Amino acid sequence: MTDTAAAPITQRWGADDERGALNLLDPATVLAATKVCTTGRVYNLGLPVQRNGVPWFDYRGAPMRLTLTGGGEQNMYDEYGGPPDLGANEDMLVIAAHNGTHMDALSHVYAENKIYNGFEASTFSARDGAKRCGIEKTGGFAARGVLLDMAGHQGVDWLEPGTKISGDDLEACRAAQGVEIRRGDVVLVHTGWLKLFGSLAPGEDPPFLQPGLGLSTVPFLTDHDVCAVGADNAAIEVIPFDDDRFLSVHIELLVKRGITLIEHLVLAQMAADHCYECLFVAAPLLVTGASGSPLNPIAIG
Ligand code: UVW
Repeated sequence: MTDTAAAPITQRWGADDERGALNLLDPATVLAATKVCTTGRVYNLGLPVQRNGVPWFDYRGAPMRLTLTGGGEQNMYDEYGGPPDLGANEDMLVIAAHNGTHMDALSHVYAENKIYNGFEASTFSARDGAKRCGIEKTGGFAARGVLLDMAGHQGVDWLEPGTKISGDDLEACRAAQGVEIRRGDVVLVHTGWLKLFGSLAPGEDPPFLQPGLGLSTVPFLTDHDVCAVGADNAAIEVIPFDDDRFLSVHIELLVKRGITLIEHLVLAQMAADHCYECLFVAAPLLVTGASGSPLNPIAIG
């Protein structure tokens, strides 16, 4: 079992690095990723941003779309000299960075008071956010994506809440799907969690436990030298947390190795289409100092 120390195993990309495993995506790797598409089908992997019917945590709050101007504001544009029947509808969006479909910055989690690459947790402050490893440093990326349909592999709509996926499970799924995982890939894990969520009666609380990755997936993912990991659940990792340690998989992947995590991905359609290989493009909002960003990643099959 890996230890709990938060210091990086090595400062693989140098003491000043703030991009982590996305450094694997050199132009040759990205160019190779653009050549894997076979169907041209485009998958929007983001959840709709709305108050109902999507998972969000109480302390983060529901997303808000507030209307700034609309057709009801008749005189709004008088000063621009346009006719009264011409205007613009505009919104303001208030969205927690870690609800819905989102990408974690490398400053998101700290352990033993360090974030990725050994930077102090105190470099993240209420006033300025992340001085180190904000989401603007991670930036957008394009990579080859590999979907591992764990629910499909086990012949179920969803893995039961609390199911711990092991490295051997990922390997068995990979082999059954006949897909290889290459250096610099993003691995996407379909547990069926969002389908379970969608099966709840209105107002019914989702289970606290979730299916997800256990600690034994860490050697599997690092041996394959992946650049990022995504899943359809809330935290990538299994809840209850493996080894009985809060965020134990986040610590191993995000904090120690700089492997960014993408949560609440909508993967069901790719799974239904047996689309196991794609060009994956993620473009977080470049919010300076943010711990993460809402995201609508695109996969092209
Ligand atoms: C936590 O798990 C704390 O957040 P996220 O799901 O955004 O990684």
